[in-house]
Amino acid sequence: MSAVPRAAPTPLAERPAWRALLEHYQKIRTLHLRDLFAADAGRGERLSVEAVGLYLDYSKNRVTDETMALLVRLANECGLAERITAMFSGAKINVTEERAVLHVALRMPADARLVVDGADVVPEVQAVLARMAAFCDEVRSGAWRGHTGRVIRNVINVGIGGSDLGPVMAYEALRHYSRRDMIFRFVSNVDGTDFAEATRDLDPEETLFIVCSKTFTTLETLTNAHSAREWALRKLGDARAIRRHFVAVSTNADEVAKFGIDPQNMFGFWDWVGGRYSMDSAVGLSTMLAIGPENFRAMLAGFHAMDEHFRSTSFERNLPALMGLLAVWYNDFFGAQTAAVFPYEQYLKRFPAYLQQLTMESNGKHVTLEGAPVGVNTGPIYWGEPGTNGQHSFYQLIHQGTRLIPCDFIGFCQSLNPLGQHHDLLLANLFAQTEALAFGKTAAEVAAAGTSARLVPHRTFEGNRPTNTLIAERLTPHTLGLLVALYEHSVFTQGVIWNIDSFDQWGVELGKVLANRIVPELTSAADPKPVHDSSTNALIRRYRRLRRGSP
Ligand code: G6Q
Repeated sequence: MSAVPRAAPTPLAERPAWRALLEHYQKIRTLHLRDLFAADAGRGERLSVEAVGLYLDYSKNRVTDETMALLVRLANECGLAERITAMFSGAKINVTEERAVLHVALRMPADARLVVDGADVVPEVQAVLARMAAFCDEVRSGAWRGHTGRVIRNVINVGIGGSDLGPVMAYEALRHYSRRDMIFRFVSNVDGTDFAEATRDLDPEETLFIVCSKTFTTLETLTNAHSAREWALRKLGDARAIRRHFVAVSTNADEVAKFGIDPQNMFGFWDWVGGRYSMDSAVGLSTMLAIGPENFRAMLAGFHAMDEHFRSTSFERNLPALMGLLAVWYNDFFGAQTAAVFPYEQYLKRFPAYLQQLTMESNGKHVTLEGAPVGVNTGPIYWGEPGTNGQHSFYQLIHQGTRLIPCDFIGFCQSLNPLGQHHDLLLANLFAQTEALAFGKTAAEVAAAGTSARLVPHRTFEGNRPTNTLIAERLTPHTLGLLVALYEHSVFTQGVIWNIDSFDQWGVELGKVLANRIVPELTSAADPKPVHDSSTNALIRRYRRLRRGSP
């Protein structure tokens, strides 16, 4: 299917729903959550949605029924339904790269059908999954041996960006379900320390490298992969060892072969899978090795359940659409510059980092699909840490600072590691934080508690800080799939409203080119010509002077 033909649409700021929202914002911006809750005893239950095993309470947002109706109207005016259909049917909605955007195909059931450019992609996806499963079963069972006959005990994923953050996050998130007798590590940074620390205590005879790179040309990954090969061969000696210790995940078979990895040991994917949307493709090979094919399929089923929910549910009850629209509300009407996510679940400690890429690389764009300035602010800065750690550091600013920071709180009713009262304390903290952020503590309340007049302003909490609360029963592979797909589609919803290409990343491409120009200037024997600005020239000179020293 070809690119969606598009006439230049009405600029966002001129859309009737946008204007109505601007007017509405003036009316409600001073409304306090205290008053909204006081006026409506059922608000907490009413402004919540339960679907596919996730419960979203969005009642602690600075919205009324009218706000939500206007946001849904905005989604309709921006053609969200049509754009969802376009994505799910394989239209080339990534217009700047002329690509379909089909991560949803990666988790479709085996009997589904999705024809792109004349070919049904589902059997291809299933075939790769089957090969991955067979490989993982071999490694996990010990049938796959290293070059010297030893069982593989260590797996190192070498990749960066989308070829790293998803696998790291998923491994940490699903560690509970992983093989405890195997070691999984992830090397991404071109800083040699990353590689050195990841391998220092491992034996090459028991180590498998997954070189994970869509393009197989990425500087960091290729540099680390070459170091990995040297490290392995130093002990294994024989170049034939590579085929037992290196596999590749890539779309570029030629480069994989050039590197010396047997094409039999390559797991492919397709140009319609964006890096940051790829953790459920072959990029998830390390995840599958850790948790096993069955758990991996359960994760895919979670993704798919959320896909179906997003595709088929009215926006009023649609979890990703609601979260996306609320994000636009704070970003563009309240002028919030950042948004935070706080998982009250230690296993989700890398989830904020993963979301940073998903949200900021997708929606950090300044022009529309047609190349015109967007005219409003796009993607907020995303950040977060697992609860309760953040409470003892930066929550202060959220509670009493001068900026508005909408936050998502994520919690699970059951702990995977029940231990005394820990879990009740954890969840008590989550609920207490959202309550305090919404309702605060008035000066009168502070004074009534006997606080001296001098301290009353310091101990007053304005409240009215908006939060979403997401609750699920337990963190499982399925729940993780639900959660990731929820954010993927929330990001999509925001991108549709802003009319931007959420699936390209020209900013990343630029970085890939720039460093390559400077490398020879650092390493050449003769002093390079000063071709840069005076700051960069001086930094290069200093580095050249000092780089030869050793620790
Ligand atoms: C993701 C980006 C980017 C990419 C990395 C790695 O959406 O495109 O983060 O994943 O630059 O690229 P390779 O997988 O091609 O090495």
